[in-house]
Amino acid sequence: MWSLGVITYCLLCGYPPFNADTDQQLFRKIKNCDYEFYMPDWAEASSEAKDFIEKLLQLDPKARMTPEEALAHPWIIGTSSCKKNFTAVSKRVLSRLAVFQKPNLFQKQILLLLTALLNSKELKDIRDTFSVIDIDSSGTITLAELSAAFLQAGQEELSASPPNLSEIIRRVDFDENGEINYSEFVSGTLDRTLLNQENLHKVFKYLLDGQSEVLTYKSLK
Ligand SMILES: [Ca+2]
Ligand SMILES: [Ca+2]
Repeated sequence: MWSLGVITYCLLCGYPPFNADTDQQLFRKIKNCDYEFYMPDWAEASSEAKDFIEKLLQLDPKARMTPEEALAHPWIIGTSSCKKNFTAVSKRVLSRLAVFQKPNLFQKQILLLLTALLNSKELKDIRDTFSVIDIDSSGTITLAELSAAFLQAGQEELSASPPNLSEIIRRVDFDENGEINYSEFVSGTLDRTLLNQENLHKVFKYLLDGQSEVLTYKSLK
Protein backbone atom coordinates (compact mmCIF):
# COMPACT_ATOMS: atom_id res chain seq x y z
CA MET A 1 0.00 0.00 0.00
CA TRP A 2 3.03 2.24 0.59
CA SER A 3 4.06 1.66 -3.04
CA LEU A 4 0.57 2.60 -4.19
CA GLY A 5 1.01 5.92 -2.38
CA VAL A 6 4.34 6.51 -4.12
CA ILE A 7 2.92 5.58 -7.53
CA THR A 8 -0.14 7.79 -7.07
CA TYR A 9 2.10 10.70 -6.07
CA CYS A 10 4.24 10.16 -9.21
CA LEU A 11 1.21 9.92 -11.48
CA LEU A 12 -0.23 13.20 -10.24
CA CYS A 13 2.89 15.36 -10.47
CA GLY A 14 5.40 13.50 -12.61
CA TYR A 15 8.17 13.00 -10.04
CA PRO A 16 8.56 10.79 -6.94
CA PRO A 17 7.70 11.96 -3.41
CA PHE A 18 11.21 11.27 -2.13
CA ASN A 19 14.10 12.94 -3.93
CA ALA A 20 17.69 13.67 -2.86
CA ASP A 21 21.17 14.17 -4.26
CA THR A 22 22.64 11.10 -2.56
CA ASP A 23 21.31 7.64 -1.69
CA GLN A 24 22.02 8.30 1.97
CA GLN A 25 19.87 11.45 1.97
CA LEU A 26 17.18 9.62 0.00
CA PHE A 27 16.98 6.73 2.50
CA ARG A 28 16.86 9.19 5.39
CA LYS A 29 13.93 10.99 3.76
CA ILE A 30 12.07 7.73 3.12
CA LYS A 31 12.68 6.52 6.69
CA ASN A 32 11.28 9.79 8.03
CA CYS A 33 8.46 9.89 5.48
CA ASP A 34 9.78 13.33 4.62
CA TYR A 35 7.87 14.55 1.56
CA GLU A 36 5.75 17.53 0.55
CA PHE A 37 3.14 18.54 -1.97
CA TYR A 38 5.23 21.17 -3.75
CA MET A 39 3.54 24.21 -5.22
CA PRO A 40 2.62 25.07 -7.90
CA ASP A 41 2.72 21.43 -9.07
CA TRP A 42 0.03 20.39 -6.61
CA ALA A 43 -2.17 23.46 -6.89
CA GLU A 44 -4.67 21.68 -9.12
CA ALA A 45 -4.82 18.47 -7.07
CA SER A 46 -7.91 17.99 -4.92
CA SER A 47 -7.71 17.69 -1.16
CA GLU A 48 -9.16 14.17 -1.51
CA ALA A 49 -6.27 13.16 -3.77
CA LYS A 50 -3.73 14.46 -1.25
CA ASP A 51 -5.59 12.79 1.60
CA PHE A 52 -5.50 9.49 -0.34
CA ILE A 53 -1.70 9.75 -0.66
CA GLU A 54 -1.22 10.85 2.95
CA LYS A 55 -3.17 7.88 4.23
CA LEU A 56 -0.98 5.51 2.19
CA LEU A 57 2.37 7.13 2.95
CA GLN A 58 2.31 6.21 6.63
CA LEU A 59 5.49 4.83 8.20
CA ASP A 60 3.55 2.56 10.52
CA PRO A 61 1.98 -0.21 8.36
CA LYS A 62 -0.89 -0.49 10.85
CA ALA A 63 -1.74 3.19 10.31
CA ARG A 64 -1.74 2.79 6.52
CA MET A 65 -4.99 2.39 4.60
CA THR A 66 -5.91 -1.19 3.83
CA PRO A 67 -6.83 -2.09 0.22
CA GLU A 68 -10.46 -2.15 1.33
CA GLU A 69 -10.27 1.31 2.88
CA ALA A 70 -8.49 2.62 -0.21
CA LEU A 71 -11.30 1.32 -2.43
CA ALA A 72 -13.85 3.11 -0.23
CA HIS A 73 -11.87 6.38 -0.14
CA PRO A 74 -13.88 9.40 -1.42
CA TRP A 75 -11.23 10.13 -4.06
CA ILE A 76 -11.63 6.62 -5.52
CA ILE A 77 -15.40 6.52 -5.22
CA GLY A 78 -15.79 9.96 -6.74
CA THR A 79 -18.02 12.06 -4.50
CA SER A 80 -20.24 13.42 -7.21
CA SER A 81 -20.98 10.12 -8.95
CA CYS A 82 -21.65 8.40 -5.65
CA LYS A 83 -23.99 11.14 -4.47
CA LYS A 84 -25.87 10.72 -7.69
CA ASN A 85 -26.34 7.03 -6.91
CA PHE A 86 -27.62 7.71 -3.41
CA THR A 87 -31.18 8.50 -4.28
CA ALA A 88 -33.81 9.48 -1.74
CA VAL A 89 -34.92 5.83 -1.83
CA SER A 90 -31.40 4.58 -1.01
CA LYS A 91 -31.20 7.04 1.85
CA ARG A 92 -34.45 5.71 3.27
CA VAL A 93 -33.08 2.16 3.06
CA LEU A 94 -29.90 3.27 4.84
CA SER A 95 -31.98 5.03 7.50
CA ARG A 96 -33.77 1.79 8.27
CA LEU A 97 -30.44 0.02 8.70
CA ALA A 98 -29.29 2.71 11.12
CA VAL A 99 -32.19 2.09 13.50
CA PHE A 100 -32.41 -1.69 13.09
CA GLN A 101 -32.47 -3.45 16.46
CA LYS A 102 -30.72 -6.75 17.03
CA PRO A 103 -33.37 -9.47 16.72
CA ASN A 104 -33.63 -12.55 18.88
CA LEU A 105 -32.93 -15.93 17.34
CA PHE A 106 -36.55 -16.59 16.37
CA GLN A 107 -36.99 -13.14 14.78
CA LYS A 108 -33.69 -13.60 12.96
CA GLN A 109 -34.84 -16.90 11.42
CA ILE A 110 -38.18 -15.40 10.37
CA LEU A 111 -36.44 -12.41 8.80
CA LEU A 112 -34.01 -14.58 6.86
CA LEU A 113 -36.82 -16.78 5.66
CA LEU A 114 -38.90 -13.79 4.63
CA THR A 115 -35.89 -12.40 2.79
CA ALA A 116 -35.72 -15.57 0.73
CA LEU A 117 -39.46 -15.62 0.02
CA LEU A 118 -40.03 -12.01 -1.05
CA ASN A 119 -40.08 -11.37 -4.76
CA SER A 120 -37.48 -9.37 -6.61
CA LYS A 121 -39.83 -6.41 -7.17
CA GLU A 122 -40.40 -6.04 -3.43
CA LEU A 123 -36.65 -6.04 -2.83
CA LYS A 124 -35.59 -3.77 -5.71
CA ASP A 125 -34.85 -0.68 -3.61
CA ILE A 126 -32.86 -2.70 -1.11
CA ARG A 127 -30.97 -4.58 -3.83
CA ASP A 128 -30.08 -1.33 -5.63
CA THR A 129 -28.88 0.26 -2.40
CA PHE A 130 -26.78 -2.80 -1.53
CA SER A 131 -25.00 -2.65 -4.88
CA VAL A 132 -24.24 1.07 -4.41
CA ILE A 133 -22.73 0.44 -0.96
CA ASP A 134 -20.84 -2.72 -1.96
CA ILE A 135 -18.20 -0.75 -3.84
CA ASP A 136 -15.93 -3.67 -4.74
CA SER A 137 -18.89 -5.94 -5.62
CA SER A 138 -17.62 -8.57 -3.19
CA GLY A 139 -21.14 -9.48 -2.09
CA THR A 140 -20.61 -8.18 1.44
CA ILE A 141 -20.52 -4.74 3.04
CA THR A 142 -17.51 -3.98 5.21
CA LEU A 143 -17.13 -1.34 7.88
CA ALA A 144 -15.16 0.82 5.41
CA GLU A 145 -17.88 0.55 2.77
CA LEU A 146 -20.63 1.33 5.27
CA SER A 147 -18.64 4.28 6.52
CA ALA A 148 -18.24 5.61 2.97
CA ALA A 149 -21.98 5.09 2.36
CA PHE A 150 -23.04 7.16 5.35
CA LEU A 151 -20.50 9.80 4.42
CA GLN A 152 -21.65 10.00 0.82
CA ALA A 153 -25.36 9.78 1.56
CA GLY A 154 -24.99 12.73 3.92
CA GLN A 155 -25.70 11.80 7.52
CA GLU A 156 -27.65 14.98 8.11
CA GLU A 157 -30.28 13.78 5.67
CA LEU A 158 -30.73 10.43 7.37
CA SER A 159 -33.34 10.11 10.05
CA ALA A 160 -30.99 8.49 12.55
CA SER A 161 -28.62 10.44 14.75
CA PRO A 162 -24.94 9.95 13.83
CA PRO A 163 -24.71 6.17 13.95
CA ASN A 164 -22.04 4.06 15.56
CA LEU A 165 -21.18 2.03 12.48
CA SER A 166 -19.60 -0.89 14.34
CA GLU A 167 -22.76 -1.18 16.42
CA ILE A 168 -24.93 -1.14 13.27
CA ILE A 169 -22.87 -3.99 11.82
CA ARG A 170 -22.99 -5.93 15.11
CA ARG A 171 -26.79 -5.80 15.16
CA VAL A 172 -27.28 -7.08 11.64
CA ASP A 173 -24.25 -9.35 11.30
CA PHE A 174 -26.18 -12.54 12.05
CA ASP A 175 -23.33 -14.93 11.24
CA GLU A 176 -20.84 -12.73 13.13
CA ASN A 177 -18.20 -12.62 10.40
CA GLY A 178 -17.78 -8.86 10.70
CA GLU A 179 -19.44 -8.03 7.36
CA ILE A 180 -23.00 -7.62 6.12
CA ASN A 181 -24.02 -10.07 3.43
CA TYR A 182 -27.06 -9.55 1.20
CA SER A 183 -29.51 -11.58 3.32
CA GLU A 184 -28.40 -9.75 6.45
CA PHE A 185 -28.74 -6.41 4.67
CA VAL A 186 -32.26 -7.23 3.49
CA SER A 187 -33.20 -8.35 7.02
CA GLY A 188 -31.88 -5.10 8.46
CA THR A 189 -33.52 -2.81 5.94
CA LEU A 190 -36.91 -4.40 5.30
CA ASP A 191 -39.67 -1.89 5.03
CA ARG A 192 -42.08 -2.55 7.91
CA THR A 193 -44.95 -2.60 5.44
CA LEU A 194 -43.51 -5.85 4.07
CA LEU A 195 -44.01 -7.46 7.47
CA ASN A 196 -47.69 -7.74 6.67
CA GLN A 197 -50.10 -10.56 7.18
CA GLU A 198 -49.79 -11.80 3.62
CA ASN A 199 -46.01 -12.14 3.79
CA LEU A 200 -46.01 -13.65 7.27
CA HIS A 201 -48.57 -16.13 6.01
CA LYS A 202 -46.09 -17.07 3.26
CA VAL A 203 -43.46 -17.75 5.91
CA PHE A 204 -45.68 -19.92 8.06
CA LYS A 205 -47.06 -21.76 5.05
CA TYR A 206 -43.49 -22.52 4.05
CA LEU A 207 -42.77 -23.82 7.53
CA LEU A 208 -45.95 -25.87 7.68
CA ASP A 209 -45.19 -27.43 4.32
CA GLY A 210 -42.04 -28.73 5.95
CA GLN A 211 -39.79 -27.23 3.31
CA SER A 212 -37.73 -25.21 5.70
CA GLU A 213 -34.15 -26.07 6.27
CA VAL A 214 -33.66 -22.70 7.94
CA LEU A 215 -35.89 -22.99 10.98
CA THR A 216 -35.38 -26.20 12.87
CA TYR A 217 -35.94 -27.31 16.42
CA LYS A 218 -32.18 -27.59 16.81
CA SER A 219 -31.59 -24.02 15.59
CA LEU A 220 -34.12 -22.68 18.07
CA LYS A 221 -32.67 -24.48 21.07
CA1 LIG B 1 -17.75 -5.18 -0.42
CA1 LIG C 1 -22.26 -11.30 8.27
